[in-house]
Amino acid sequence: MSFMIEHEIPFVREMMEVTRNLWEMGWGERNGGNISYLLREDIVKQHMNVLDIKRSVALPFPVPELAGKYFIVTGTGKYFKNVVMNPEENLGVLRVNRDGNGIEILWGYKDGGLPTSELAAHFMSHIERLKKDENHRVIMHTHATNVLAMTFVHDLDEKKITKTLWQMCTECLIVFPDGIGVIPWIVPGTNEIGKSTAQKMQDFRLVIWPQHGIFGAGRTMDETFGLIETVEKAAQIYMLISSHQGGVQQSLTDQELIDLAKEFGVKPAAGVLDIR
Ligand code: 2HA
Ligand code: ZN
Repeated sequence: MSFMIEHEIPFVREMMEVTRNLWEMGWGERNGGNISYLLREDIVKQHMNVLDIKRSVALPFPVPELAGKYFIVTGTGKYFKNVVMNPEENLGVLRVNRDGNGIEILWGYKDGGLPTSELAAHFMSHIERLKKDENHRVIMHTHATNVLAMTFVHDLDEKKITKTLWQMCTECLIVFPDGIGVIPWIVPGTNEIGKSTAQKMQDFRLVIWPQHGIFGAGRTMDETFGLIETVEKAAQIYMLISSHQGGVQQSLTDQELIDLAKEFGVKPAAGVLDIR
C-alpha cells in the first residue's frame, strides 16, 4: 500500500488515478477499457533510463509518424481495478522505434505482458489527433454503460446521435460542439477497427463503438475523462427519459441550442441542428 501512496512518477500516478476512477464508474469491468498517454521525452528521462530497453516488440501496423515518441499504455488483459495496486505489472512505458515498425518497452509489463489489444486504434488515433492539435496527448477507451445501452435503441446516424446528446444536458453542446463520430460494429482489437476509429478522429474527439463502448481524445487526462463523462451523462438521461411512462414533455429547442452556442462562442457541427 505504501507503494501506492509514495509513487513518485507523475504520469504513472495519473494512470493509476484515472483507471481507478473509470473502474469505480463501472465502465471498466474485468479487462474492459484501455488508455494510452503520449509523454514528453524530457519528463520520461527524469524518471527512467531511456537507453535501457527491456524488450522490443514488432508492430503489425507501421506508425512512422510516431517514431521516437514515448507513451504509457495499459496492458493487454489487465484489469483497471488492479492498476493502483500494481502499476508495474498493469502499465508499461514504451517508445515507438526509429522505423515506426516496433515498440521498445522501457518500464512495466513486469510479468511479460504487452500493451493493450487496441494499440492499433490508439496509435492510429494519436496520429490523426496530432495532425489537428499539437498539444493532443490522451486516447481513452472505456465501456461507458449508458452510451453502450443507447447504441441498441437509438439511430446510429452520427448527426442524429449528436443532436440527441446535445439535447440531453444544457452544457453538452459547449463540451463537444464538434459532435460525436460513430463507426459500424467491427471486431475489436483489429487493424480494421483501428483505421475506422482513426478516420473518425480526423473530425471528432469522441467515437462510439456500437454495442461496445467509446473512444475519447484530449490534451489531458481530465479533459478526456470529462468528455466521456459528459457524453455518458447525456446517454444516461436519454435512457432514463426513453423508458419513462409519461414520455418526453419538453426538450431543448434548436433556438435554445443556437443561443447557447452563441453565448459560449462555440460552433456547432454543421448539419446537426437542421435535423428534425
Ligand atoms: O481491453 O476493452 O476493446 C479490452 C477492451 C477491448
Ligand atoms: Zn473495449
